[in-house]
Amino acid sequence: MSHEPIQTVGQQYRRRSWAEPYKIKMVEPIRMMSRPEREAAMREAGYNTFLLKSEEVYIDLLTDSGTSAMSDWQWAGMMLGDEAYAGSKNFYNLEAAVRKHYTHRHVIPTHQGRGAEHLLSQIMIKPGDVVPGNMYFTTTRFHQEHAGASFVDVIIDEAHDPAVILPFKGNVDLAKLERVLTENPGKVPYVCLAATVNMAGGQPVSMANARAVKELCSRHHVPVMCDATRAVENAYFIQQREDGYKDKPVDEILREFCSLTDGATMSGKKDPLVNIGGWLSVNDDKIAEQARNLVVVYEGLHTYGGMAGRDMEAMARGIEEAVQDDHIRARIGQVEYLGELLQDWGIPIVLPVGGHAIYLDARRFYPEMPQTSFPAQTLAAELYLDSGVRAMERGIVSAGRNQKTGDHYYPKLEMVRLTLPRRVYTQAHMDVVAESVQAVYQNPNKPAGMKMVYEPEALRFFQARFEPL
Ligand code: PLI
Repeated sequence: MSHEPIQTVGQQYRRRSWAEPYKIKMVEPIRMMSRPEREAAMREAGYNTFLLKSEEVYIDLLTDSGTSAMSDWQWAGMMLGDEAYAGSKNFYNLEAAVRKHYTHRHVIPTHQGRGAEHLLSQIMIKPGDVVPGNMYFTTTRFHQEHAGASFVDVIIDEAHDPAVILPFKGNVDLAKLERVLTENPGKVPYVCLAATVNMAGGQPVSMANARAVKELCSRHHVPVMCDATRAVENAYFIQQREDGYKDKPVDEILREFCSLTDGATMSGKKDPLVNIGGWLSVNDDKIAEQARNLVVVYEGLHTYGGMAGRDMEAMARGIEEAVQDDHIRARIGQVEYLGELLQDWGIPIVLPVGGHAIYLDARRFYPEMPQTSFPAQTLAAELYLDSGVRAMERGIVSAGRNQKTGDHYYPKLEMVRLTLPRRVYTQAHMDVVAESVQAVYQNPNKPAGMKMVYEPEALRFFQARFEPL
């Protein structure tokens, strides 16, 4: 993987590399199709990488969600699934793991993160409310708006500039947040604090910023709800970048961070190393009671929330593995390895490199292309055509439309995300990906862009269809 700078020892060059803290016990074959086959597949998929069949993909960097490889200890846990309808022992193991590492007292399991967002939004939001957050996430904002709230972005301005290098580019702008709290008394049900910030490029929030957000919100009697989906990755960045944390283990940093929040929505499909699952965790007894009432309607009983017992066991064990320092260092180390290759070759990416993905700056791949011709959608298609690597659009298509005016949201960031599944691909896969990105970047025949020929009403990026201009 990555290595320390080369040292000269006498006449010899020596380097000391480090490698993933695991070895591979089972493999899943993949194959690359020919260019004409990929062209046919892309046409069939409406130039939307979400609509490709997985078998048509060579290296799948669509998402890190639900795509992790589980360990032998997790698979062993699957065999210990207690599939009782009520009170499965695996739920209590999950509850104990969440309480231990994420600190909140009440744990309501859900089938995945958006299930928890749905419950939280329905319980806490009244029509006309305002929910501030450090940049939006697609499903999170959808559920907030669906419950009648408006989302207000309170992330620091620098987060919208792909070239600005800051250690904590996911931080909340406290002045922006204070303005929203002061101007909307009684109308802010909670502040949504995402750690890390996916749509900003996987950028972290500092402990100092989380503490300041908590203090500000406490003065206004507003709770802080964390999107803890990648909070372990956030804790690793705090360890690496924030004064006073370099000797603290990641699990301790995670606990300190979560203790500055009043609850969390969680997609277990990311940090916790499982293929399905999530939870809502809160400290407040009343909110917990309402969540237990609602979860039975939408997800399942409050001791399984849409998961099988075996899934809950795998997630309880996945949490324990996710907070290990050597795991998280290798996980983010792989992202950094890919990022360093691309930077060395002058490819425009979002800096600094975030926790779960490399974000290509599509505007700088295609500087002439207007945003309404979907540069990032086009770039994701080009990458697939070049090498069978599947990436994801994170630009104007993902941003969707303003539900009131019907116009597109025009995000400053127009990006393609190369998202790394946890414990799945090797350094050689990363080399293949980097070389394909370089080939697309240097291709002198620039595409003209796309037009959208089918647009679904909600979360359009999943199922929209396009044609090349
Ligand atoms: O996909 P879910 O429903 O388990 O989780 C929704 C969700 C919530 N918050 C954040 C920060 C996410 O990244 C997230 C899901 N992310 C996906 C699917 C992704 O590809 O990034």
